[in-house]
Amino acid sequence: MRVAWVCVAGVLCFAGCGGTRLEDCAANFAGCQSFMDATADNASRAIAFGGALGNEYAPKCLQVRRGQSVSFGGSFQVHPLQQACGVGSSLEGTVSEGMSKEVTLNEVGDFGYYCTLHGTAAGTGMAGLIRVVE
Ligand SMILES: [Cu+2]
Repeated sequence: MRVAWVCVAGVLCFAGCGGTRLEDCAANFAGCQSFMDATADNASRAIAFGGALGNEYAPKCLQVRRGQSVSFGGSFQVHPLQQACGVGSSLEGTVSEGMSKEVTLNEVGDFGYYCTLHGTAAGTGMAGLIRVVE
């Protein structure tokens, strides 16, 4: 379940400044050890899932820069998308409708996500990881 903002003394936190922060992702979340580098300005930051891919995200392990957006494409009705762990983003709650969702990564760190029907919040099954660098 969602964990409320953890605010370090002296750091001002307010709604909308980066989404909900969850527990850090496990080092081997979704089995990701190497990442497709999508940090270049003109790189594709699209993650496809479902359909011909089956219960998979592609690319499953993606690296972006802070402030960049990733576009998830596929049926969220068949594969509801939810954050599992890690840094804040513009993804709130579970996406269970539509075919496309843009998620902006606002903090440096790991952002783990999963399909609530075919994966787990622990990163097994249909899950993926976005590594956000400065
Ligand atoms: Cu799924």
